[in-house]
Amino acid sequence: MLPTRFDFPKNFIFGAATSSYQIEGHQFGGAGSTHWDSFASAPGNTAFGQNGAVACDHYHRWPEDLDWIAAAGFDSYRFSTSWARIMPDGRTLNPEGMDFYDRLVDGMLERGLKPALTLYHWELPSALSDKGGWQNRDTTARFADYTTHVAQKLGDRVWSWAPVNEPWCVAWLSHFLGHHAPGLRDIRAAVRAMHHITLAHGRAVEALRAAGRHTVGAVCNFEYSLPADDTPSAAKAAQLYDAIYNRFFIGGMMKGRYPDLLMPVFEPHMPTNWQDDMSVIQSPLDWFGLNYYTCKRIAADPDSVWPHLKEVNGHLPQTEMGWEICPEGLSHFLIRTAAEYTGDLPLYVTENGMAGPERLIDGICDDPERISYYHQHLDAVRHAIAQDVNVAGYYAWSLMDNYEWAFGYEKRFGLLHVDFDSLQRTPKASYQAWANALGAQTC
Ligand code: IFM
Repeated sequence: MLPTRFDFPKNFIFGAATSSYQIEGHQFGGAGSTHWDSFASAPGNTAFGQNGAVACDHYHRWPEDLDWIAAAGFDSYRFSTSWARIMPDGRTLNPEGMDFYDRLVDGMLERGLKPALTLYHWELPSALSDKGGWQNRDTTARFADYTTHVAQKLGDRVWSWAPVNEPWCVAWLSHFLGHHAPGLRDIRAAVRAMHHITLAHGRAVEALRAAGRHTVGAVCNFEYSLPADDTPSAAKAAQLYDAIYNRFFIGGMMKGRYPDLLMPVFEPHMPTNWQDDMSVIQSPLDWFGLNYYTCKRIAADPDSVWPHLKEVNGHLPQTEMGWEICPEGLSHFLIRTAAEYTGDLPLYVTENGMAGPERLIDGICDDPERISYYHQHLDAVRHAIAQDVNVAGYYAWSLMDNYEWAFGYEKRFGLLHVDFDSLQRTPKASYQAWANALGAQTC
């Protein structure tokens, strides 16, 4: 059993979330090549070389998928538009691509779902990647232009707007750790990408305002950074991890300032006159979104490359991603975000969920671990609300099993099981638990 709607404030929004490249099937509808297609084409970058060419075939099956969301009783659907579908070369409109989202948004409204749109969930058009991608300042101008087109076409019907999903993943995970496209391991590339993706956020906010849009927010991801032991070096290491992961982007967006702790290393790599961008980056927002999954235990590792950190295994139960289940981190970030960055601005948990070990057996997919995960994290949200934090909604990640990036199709986060041969969707026990919690009449 999950806590029910009635355990949350009136008008609290419950939603399910996905992203374009992870579910749509990128080979359909005239979409352009993206840096994820090229990244996945190099053996070893993704599990079994898998990519998002077909994914869940949501491009053709979206009516069924929206039916599932509505039937569970969710209020809102958080989805993303694919830049490379709407503008295959990052610049030129593909009407077929825009029409897809036009139909999709209408489909949400027909089912009583509030469309929560994210403009960038990682599939950068290859033509822009060829010119340096997020290392190139011009990409931020192209992104603002794309934003304007989407706002003009869909703006009359979209309920909320987020420019970028998880800037840490776009920049650090992809340009310093090399785990995501474009797969670089370079401090200068990473620092420039960090600043440019934050600037892209600000420029998109400006473009949305110019197009008359309200309910504009941001979505950052957070990992609860815990010292691996009680030594001063572990405390310092955890603080550094926290600054890179959890404070850089929100600091820029909400305070117009990056963490002082990072600047001695970052400053030489920042683009010229970066300080002049901070007022755009700090454009006022209507809400702030937090994606939260896990904690990390951090220790100093002087022999490794800067930031000289390593992750140490913890003692809590882990998900199939090897991520510890640590709901107190979600309360921590909701409380800290309100206290230090956002004040009374509405906060949304824009992603939360787990990859589980469940299997489909005789048409039944039982996932008690996921129900327990959601339960614990919903309680963590309630704890923050009890501390007077203005939490306005929660989105489960994810509606359905999908392309988990470098992990391919092996890691399953869905409320719906997807058979990646037949593409059939089957509700898991967690889907039914959500339907019960939200008061929907399903099976
Ligand atoms: O699947 C991803 C999603 O694309 C971004 N947030 C984290 C999820 C789980 O790893």
